[in-house]
Amino acid sequence: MGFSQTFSMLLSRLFQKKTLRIGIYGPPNAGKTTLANRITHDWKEVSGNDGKISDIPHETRKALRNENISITGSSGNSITIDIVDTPGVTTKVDYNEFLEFGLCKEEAIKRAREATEGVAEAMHWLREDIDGVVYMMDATEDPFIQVNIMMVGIIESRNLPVVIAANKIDLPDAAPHTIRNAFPQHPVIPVSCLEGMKIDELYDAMIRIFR
Ligand SMILES: Nc1nc2c(ncn2[C@@H]2O[C@H](COP(=O)(O)OP(=O)(O)OP(=O)(O)O)[C@@H](O)[C@H]2O)c(=O)[nH]1
Ligand SMILES: [Mg+2]
Repeated sequence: MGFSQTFSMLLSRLFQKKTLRIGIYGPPNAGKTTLANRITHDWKEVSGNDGKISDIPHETRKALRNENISITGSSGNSITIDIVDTPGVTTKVDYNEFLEFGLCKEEAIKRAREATEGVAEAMHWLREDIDGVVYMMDATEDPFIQVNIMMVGIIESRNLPVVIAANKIDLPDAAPHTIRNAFPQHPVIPVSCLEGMKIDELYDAMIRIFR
């Protein structure tokens, strides 16, 4: 390899943008996997690794990563990210909760065990490997739950950039302003990840905050 080739390779390495690792965190059922799937569908030419979505909490019990996704915003700026869909974080996992969804006791106990491991794994990634967070809340639920306060506190203590998504604004009882009032120190973007409502505003905020 000639000098000029080596030099240009070195230059391109130097100026190559780092891929940011963005974690989607939040309580179970908030819509994290729905968002992760939407991002990969919107921005990846080859369709990504789709996560499973369901009404039963703790559907995601292992972090799922989709790599090298370039997102371009309305300003023309862009970011390249790996998106990590994480298991919903709760302070308590009770298998009885799953029985109501029609799971048998054995399945429910297995799900509870996996969910607990999933929470530990999500917390591990947050400590080790995450450059920014999309914190996902269901705007039809009370934002002042222990998990939200604790997680936002941990994210702040690690100085990680964060965008809060106030999801499910397609539902009539969604109240994204209560999330805004609860966390005035962070950008809160009302969205519907299911319907795609205001999703471009979320992409713009991610570019603004993570870039
Ligand atoms: N109405 C409405 N429902 C949504 C929206 N986003 C997600 N959902 C529904 O909420 C439920 C949970 O969605 P998931 O994407 O599996 O939620 P999750 O946060 O990944 O859940 P866990 O993996 O259990 O932590 C599913 O029934 C989704 O269809 C939304 O914007 N509006
Ligand atoms: Mg999920």
